Amino acid sequence: MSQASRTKKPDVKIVILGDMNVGKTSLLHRYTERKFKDTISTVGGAFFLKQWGPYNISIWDTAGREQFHGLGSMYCRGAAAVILTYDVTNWQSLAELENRFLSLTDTANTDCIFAIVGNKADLTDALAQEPEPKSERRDEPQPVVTCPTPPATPLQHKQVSREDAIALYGRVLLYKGLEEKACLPAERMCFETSAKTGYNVDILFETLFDLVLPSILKKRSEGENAIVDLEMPMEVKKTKAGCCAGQI
Ligand SMILES: Nc1nc2c(ncn2[C@@H]2O[C@H](COP(=O)(O)OP(=O)(O)O)[C@@H](O)[C@H]2O)c(=O)[nH]1
Ligand SMILES: [Mg+2]
Repeated sequence: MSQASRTKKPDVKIVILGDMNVGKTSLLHRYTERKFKDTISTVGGAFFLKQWGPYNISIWDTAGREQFHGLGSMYCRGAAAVILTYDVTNWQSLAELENRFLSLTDTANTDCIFAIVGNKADLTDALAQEPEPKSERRDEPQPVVTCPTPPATPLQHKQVSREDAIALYGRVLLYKGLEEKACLPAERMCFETSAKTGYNVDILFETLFDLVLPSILKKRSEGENAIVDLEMPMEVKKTKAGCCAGQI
């Protein structure tokens, strides 16, 4: 297999789920483009491929189908992690995760990891209104900041507390038939983010990237994604190579 085709093949799948307008596309856009736009169209059906160390991670957005056509069982199929997203200013958006979206995760991997994400935290928390700190490269001079810090926007009522999200996490594990003690703790897997300012966005995605790595290694050791290794005996090379196209 050529190096080029290897770099394009996703090793693992992460999906973003949640009601229309909670900011799913904005979160992905913020992470990938480091930008926020007030109006952003959810482009058709695409997933974003992120190289993380030697691995390729695909991150799936709903492409607006949560609004118009609903999401089929294919959307979460084979997912190693699911980001259940709500809007902290909208109680109903949290309820919808349980009512409409959780059942879609039945087709995800059995060891799928769940993150509960309350977006638009900039609307309710002063801390989340601060601009995202620039990533610091010590070998480059830092630009002089010329624009003044914009005045803080008045805060809105937070309809969903962190405790509500933590309680939902517990119910997700229950739905999945998982033992809470054996799973990642809710404190670690519930995030409040702002796609607008970047608050907690990198940490959300990168925590998940690290957490899905064992799933990649497991898949590889099971041979689903076998890569021809000239130093390995022939029996290993023959395992289900080539079936990965159906995984996404
Ligand atoms: N204040 C604020 N607005 C946001 C944030 N994320 C998204 N929005 C806005 O919410 C609306 C819906 O965002 P979008 O990403 O299209 O949501 P999606 O339907 O879940 O993909 C847009 O007007 C965004 O500008 C955020 O973190 N803070
Ligand atoms: Mg969208």
